[in-house]
Amino acid sequence: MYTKKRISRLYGNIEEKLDAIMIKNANEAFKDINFFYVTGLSKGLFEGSTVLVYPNGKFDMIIPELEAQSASKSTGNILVYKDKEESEEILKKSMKGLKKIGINFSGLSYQNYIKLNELLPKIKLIDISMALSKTRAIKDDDEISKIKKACSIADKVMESIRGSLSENMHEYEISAEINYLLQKFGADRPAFDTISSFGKNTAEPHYTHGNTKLVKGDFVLFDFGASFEKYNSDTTRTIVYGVASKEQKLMHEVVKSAQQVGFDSLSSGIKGSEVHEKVQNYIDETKFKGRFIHSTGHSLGLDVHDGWIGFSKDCDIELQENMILTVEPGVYIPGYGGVRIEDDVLIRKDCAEILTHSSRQLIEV
Ligand SMILES: [Mn+2]
Repeated sequence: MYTKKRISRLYGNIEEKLDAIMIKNANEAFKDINFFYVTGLSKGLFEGSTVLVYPNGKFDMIIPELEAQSASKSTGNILVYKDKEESEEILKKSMKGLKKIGINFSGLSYQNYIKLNELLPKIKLIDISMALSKTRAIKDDDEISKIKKACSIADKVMESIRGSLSENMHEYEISAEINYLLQKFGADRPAFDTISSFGKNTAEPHYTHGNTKLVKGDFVLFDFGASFEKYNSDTTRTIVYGVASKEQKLMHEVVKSAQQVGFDSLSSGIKGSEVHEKVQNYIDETKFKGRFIHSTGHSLGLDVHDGWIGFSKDCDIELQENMILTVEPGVYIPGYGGVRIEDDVLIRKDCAEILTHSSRQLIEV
């Protein structure tokens, strides 16, 4: 049911008249997540698999035998191949008589691109990567409920992880604990490489974790997400181990208020860049001017950075209902530390629904 609507919205976002859309996976590292978007599948690996999606909403999956059981959970037609030769034969046969097909140029490996041109020399390949991104930016009910579940799992972990901190423990021990709890509370896996940083490492936005030991007075930054049936959450909290200094309290207060400025500006119709500008301006009017060094947020979904829509200087796309994005201002002082607070929001007509709920106060543990 969802896939049919997704496919019809996707075709609606493509100007050219296409005979079919082809999403083609290579090996694990070069799989196209859109394969799962159009088929609605959430299990299975689907290396070397192809889905052909037709304008009437039907689709054929050309898959190796070992994926047949997983594929049967989808509403699509299944064509099983035993070897590479047979997969090419099936592809050629399915494409017979077609003139123009849509391809995700952002997700197709160059090797597959060359192979396609060899196999189907007469078919014109049209890039539909922007249309895919545009379609996926608006979430349907199934996607919203999966992201909400991913958010609630991350909330539970965020609320309990503070209790695991102890003096002299390493950053990697905390990230291991976070990853364990994510799966324990129902995630399929962590959404991305979990960030747990201490002290001055918190000034490095994408630091992940290392062997630094926790000492009293450190900022502690947690940035992680749950992946649930392929949909992701992404949330960040910064706390202090021990008693917070005046400067730490001020940094935290500025970031928390900046995030509130972001929340308050959200409604359908506002441009992504306008939200970022408001948050940036707020921080730049404080003593931390120039210390907010990234964009305010990004679209969230099957990918953690889900398409090109976000709260950034160069995004002039207007927000629409049922988009899901992050709001994550931060202030970073190299050699000292950083604060970031990140939540996930669902855009409604006149406001946004905040999907992550763990405490945003400066907690001292
Ligand atoms: Mn994020």
